[in-house]
Amino acid sequence: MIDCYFWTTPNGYKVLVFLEEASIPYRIIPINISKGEQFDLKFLQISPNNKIPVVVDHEPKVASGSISIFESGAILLYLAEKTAQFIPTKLAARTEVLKWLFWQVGGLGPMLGQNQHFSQYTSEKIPYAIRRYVNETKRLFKVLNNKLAHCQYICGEYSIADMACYPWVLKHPFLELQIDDFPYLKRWLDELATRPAIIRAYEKGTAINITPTVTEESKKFLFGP
Ligand SMILES: N[C@@H](CCC(=O)N[C@@H](CS)C(=O)NCC(=O)O)C(=O)O
Repeated sequence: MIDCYFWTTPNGYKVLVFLEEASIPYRIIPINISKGEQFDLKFLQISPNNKIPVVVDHEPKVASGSISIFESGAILLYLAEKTAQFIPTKLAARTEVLKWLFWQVGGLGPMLGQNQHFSQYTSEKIPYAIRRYVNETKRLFKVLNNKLAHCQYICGEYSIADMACYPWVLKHPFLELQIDDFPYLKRWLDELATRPAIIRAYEKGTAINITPTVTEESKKFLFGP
């Protein structure tokens, strides 16, 4: 059994999408980051960086006991290796998936997060910061759009690279850009939105929470005092 410590944010959805795609038994343990539950001492033992998602595998293949994993990229890679799904075995194809997985966790996620932060969440509007992160988002969307001009999925076959990018690209209405300017990316987004596993993942998430994560009340937990 896999425990998935989850909240309804892009990084949380990446893992739900994988678990649904792979059809492995799991249960969701909600960690309401709007209420500061990510700072509970028990949670910090498995998530020292006080963030979701975290996965605890109670039946790891190699170790006795449980394995806990934080960082969504590490989780996707672990689950892909455990189940031998959604990552190629041949070195060149596998490396291609890892390149785009690292591109997502090191670039797409953080830059889009800063975009939302400065264009929506700060009371003080800082034009330079908004311009910087909106431009960076557009640049990253263009990179992915160019990649998808030549293939159906980011790395040819559907993989953890797609699962990592999808929940972030889905945030496009809040990122101060027009998705129609990125036609190949839009085609990919629309196609993934029809995948039964992705539909189930988002249904399960919305059954847990439909309220915005960032509110005036939650800012003190999410952005510090
Ligand atoms: N690099 C991390 C980022 C995780 C992350 O930023 N999680 C957010 C939700 S999307 C969170 O838990 N925030 C709570 C906080 O910052 O206190 C990953 O990819 O897992």
